[in-house]
Amino acid sequence: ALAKEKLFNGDSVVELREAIRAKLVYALGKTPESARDRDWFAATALALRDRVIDACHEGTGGKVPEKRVYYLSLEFLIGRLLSDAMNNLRLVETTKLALKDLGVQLSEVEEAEPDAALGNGGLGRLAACFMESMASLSIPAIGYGIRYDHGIFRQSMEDGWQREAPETWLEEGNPWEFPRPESTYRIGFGGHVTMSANGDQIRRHWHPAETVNAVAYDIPVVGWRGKHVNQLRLWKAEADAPVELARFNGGDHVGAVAGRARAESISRVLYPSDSSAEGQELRLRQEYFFTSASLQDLVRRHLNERGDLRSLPDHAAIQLNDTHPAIAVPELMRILMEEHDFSYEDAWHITTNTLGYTNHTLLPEALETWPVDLMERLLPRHMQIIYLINWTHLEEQARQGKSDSAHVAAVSLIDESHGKRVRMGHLAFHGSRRVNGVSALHSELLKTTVFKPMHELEPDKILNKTNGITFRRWLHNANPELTALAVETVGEEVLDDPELLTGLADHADDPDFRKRYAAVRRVRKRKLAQVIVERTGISVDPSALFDVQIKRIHEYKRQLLNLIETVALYQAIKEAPHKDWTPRVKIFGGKAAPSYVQAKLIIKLANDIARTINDDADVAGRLKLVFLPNYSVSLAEAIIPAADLSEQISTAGMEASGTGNMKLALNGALTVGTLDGANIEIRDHVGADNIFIFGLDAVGVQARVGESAYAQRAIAASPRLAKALDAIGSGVFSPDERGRFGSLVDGVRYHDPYLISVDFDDYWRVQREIDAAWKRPATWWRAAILNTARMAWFSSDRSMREYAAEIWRVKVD
Ligand code: DL6
Repeated sequence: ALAKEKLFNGDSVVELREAIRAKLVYALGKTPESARDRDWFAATALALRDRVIDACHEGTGGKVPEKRVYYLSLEFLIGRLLSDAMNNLRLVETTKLALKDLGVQLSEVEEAEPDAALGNGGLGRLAACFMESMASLSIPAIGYGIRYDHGIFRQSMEDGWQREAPETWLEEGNPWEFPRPESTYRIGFGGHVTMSANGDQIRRHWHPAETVNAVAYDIPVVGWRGKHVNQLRLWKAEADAPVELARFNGGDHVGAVAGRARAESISRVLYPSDSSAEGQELRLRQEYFFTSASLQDLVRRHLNERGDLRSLPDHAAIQLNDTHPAIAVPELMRILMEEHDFSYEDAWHITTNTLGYTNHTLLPEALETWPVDLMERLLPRHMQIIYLINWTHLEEQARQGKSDSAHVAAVSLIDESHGKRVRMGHLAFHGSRRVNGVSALHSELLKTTVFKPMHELEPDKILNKTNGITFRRWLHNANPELTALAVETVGEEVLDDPELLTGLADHADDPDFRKRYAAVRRVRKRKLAQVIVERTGISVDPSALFDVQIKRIHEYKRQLLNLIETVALYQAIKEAPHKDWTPRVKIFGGKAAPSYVQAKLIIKLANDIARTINDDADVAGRLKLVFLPNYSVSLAEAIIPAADLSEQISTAGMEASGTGNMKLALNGALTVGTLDGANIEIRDHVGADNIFIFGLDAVGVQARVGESAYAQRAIAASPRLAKALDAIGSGVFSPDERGRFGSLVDGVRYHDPYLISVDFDDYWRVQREIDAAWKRPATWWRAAILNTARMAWFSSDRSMREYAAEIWRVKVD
């Protein structure tokens, strides 16, 4: 491996060793004797960063690209960067040996890197995968986001309850980033708008009451084989004046820095919620702050390179990652009209030919709307522009004879049904050239539900772009053993072309190959078992079926269905302990939004069930439950290669796509899932025989929720479900507080909007089918191999190629 790396980049172990030592001594001021793992990590990152920059300069050759993609996202869940950088530069072995020479272990150094957890879940991780793929495909791109001081909170368990603590990834600095104080922009808030006349042209001027500075920090994103490097540009909020000297000198030492604290609060913390809109002023400030800074930056770059904003759509594609940056629509209009004298029509043409919008959720509670009065107070000029856009939009409807009040109410950018609120989804839709959903089902549902009225106006606007994952991180880095097996079997080229994984299918019927594949899994399962015992004190048997549900805790994702099934299984084992049960370890991981009471109660239930069943001698060796605290990208990298079964059991129609489902299937876990999100496409690729599908589909769900008392009827028809619910509701798992889970159980019994009751029996059936399949190793491992072999389509390289061709109109070599 080393010979190949050397051939590729000419770097040598000695050179890199000396570079790392020099960074340690001269950049960090440490000696090898006094250095901690964290110092070695920083020194290694700095040495590799130099090589990334070399690659960056070689790659671009100083040329201005024809067109750039600007990916605006409030979240980038990048995790650790060291292994990505080493792998993409083909320097893994070189780094390992260089560190070994210095008496340091690479694995310890890797562990010392904090996760850059600037995201909540799927949406943020997708943005990180897309950045890596764009760099690997040499698509010129800049990711724009916020440099939060604190990313997603650190989760710990206190007596089984989730506790949140701030996460401090920047505590010791970030060796990957370059501060760019020269790229600082002023972001205004509040104030008033004045008018002036120039001939018959009226111009408006915004006079913000308050300004905050957005300061750029760049993180290089290196693509595969170091051929191309892009930037992730994150904005930090800073006050204009760090201290108000007059106040300070007058003795008001606290008041003198209050403005600074207020300004800096904008980039202080990530809002820890995914599938619900936050609806708070600070959130709107964050959204405008990073959107405005990003647009000012890209407009300045465009003017420097091309001189005229009329050509912006030819050279820039701006993608809005959900509605969080939707304020880009009026902000770009404002910049064009107010700062560059464009007419409304010309500004609208430029805006709507430059922007694209990706929707990531249909959940009504996650669709952002902002009260008009808040917008008027915080962004008065933008509110005027939104009114103007809406007026023009509704006039066009009237011109087409569509002015009945129901139609107007449905397509208006302002929702007037309960107070006046700006519909950010409608705004993003109307202001974009293309709108996309993130799986085939989701994109169809966009057309028939939330965006039905808007879709009917512009039927060609909605496209589907099914999500993807970067295989470099989720297969090559996370599962080096399986990658080595793939390379040995189908050739080294599989690292460049995931389609070659299909070659593994030819070996699915070879018993020797199946053994080798299973052996790879065992290595990973043993490692995970070690992580589990270290973090929870629970010891698990690596030969048991590892059944994994890792994702945000949310009612629609139905961790509760899995837990109720666990209880039913526990009861069944206790009734017949001598039956030949398939040994299972149920592994859960995920964070609940701090204000999401029911989700936190589900975590407590998981821990209470674990406490009871893990200590019960009757089920010993057959069933265990583990809730792994502080789920993160790094923890996912440890769990996914060790998973045998992937739980993707959301209520059909509610999970936009999923990407964990793709990572797990790629690594050979078999999916148990509903026909929801990308599960449907996964089934189509891996084959219906190699996945376990159960439950209602989205049409069935819609039909059922229209019926009355469906939960009562389902429970009455299922003694097994009734018994499990009784046990949970009566306090079998919470003897210290018998009524603790009453609200969860009553939710299923009397309301059940997520149709747990309706899907339970089919879920139980398919789980027993899984038990039986596990006992036929030849069938199981054949199916696992076929999963790995057939997942190539889910590479984010494919997603990015599709975006490039059909949304951004950017050439990819
Ligand atoms: O598209 C990325 C990811 C999907 O895979 C998940 O299915 C979806 O739940 C998630 N959506 C969000 C919603 N946030 N907002 N708004 O995180 O997006």
